[in-house]
Amino acid sequence: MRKDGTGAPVGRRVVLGMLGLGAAGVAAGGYLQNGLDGFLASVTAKDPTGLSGLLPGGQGFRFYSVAASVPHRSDTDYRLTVDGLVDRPTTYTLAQLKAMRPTRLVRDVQCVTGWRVPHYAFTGVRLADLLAVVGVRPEAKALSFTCFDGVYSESLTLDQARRPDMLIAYEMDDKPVTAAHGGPVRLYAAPMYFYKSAKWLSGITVTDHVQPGYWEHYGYDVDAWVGRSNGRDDAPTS
Ligand SMILES: Nc1nc2c(c(=O)[nH]1)N[C@H]1C(S)=C(S)[C@@H](COP(=O)(O)O)O[C@H]1N2
Ligand SMILES: [Mo]
Repeated sequence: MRKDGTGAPVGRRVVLGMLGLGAAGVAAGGYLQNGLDGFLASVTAKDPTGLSGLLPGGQGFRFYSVAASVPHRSDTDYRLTVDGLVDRPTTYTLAQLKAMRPTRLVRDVQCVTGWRVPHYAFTGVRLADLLAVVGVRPEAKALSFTCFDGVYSESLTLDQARRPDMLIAYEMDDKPVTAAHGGPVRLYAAPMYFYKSAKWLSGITVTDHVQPGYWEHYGYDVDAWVGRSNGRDDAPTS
């Protein structure tokens, strides 16, 4: 169900939201200053919308960021805070996440705007494993994700988060997640459109209700199942 209650299919409002990405593309100079990814800056300079900017060596991935610039987090200064309705609120280092049982998934990446990267590997910690360690309280119903870009957010229901194909990912294609892809750590919500896979993940708060994420305020479905959401309800359900 859509938050604004219009029931309108994804269309004009989302497209208008996407055009807002122009600001992010134009501001890619911030990346250059940060020394983060000069190639990325040059791509987005030729394409101010950023919408057709292919990531370097990205096998078809496109770069998305709703933030004008993103602070860099090294492997050693990275932290992931897990709090809210849990028994043991915990802040994890990357080393601690990597010490937990890893899960590797190979799936097709699907952006809601149409591009797709087939058969791509993500490795990380299952959200379910992390939730088991911190202990979820009985009244918990959902998770809110925050990002160190200071802007983006996402959500999952607790049932969705406990699926075995929901990861806190620190590797893509068996290599560390690059800064442009949301490293050191991003969410990987395999069965959902890629906007669910929040980059630059910094916080997970367990809540008693779903708080819709960034794009969901612009009309994307909160439940983002590939092929079954965002106006594609007539698509096959498997
Ligand atoms: N923090 C953050 N995460 C984000 C986004 C964003 O703008 N900011 N965009 C989302 C969208 S719409 C997509 S398609 C993917 C793109 O990931 P990529 O840049 O690694 O291709 O990231 C998702 N996660
Ligand atoms: Mo996307």
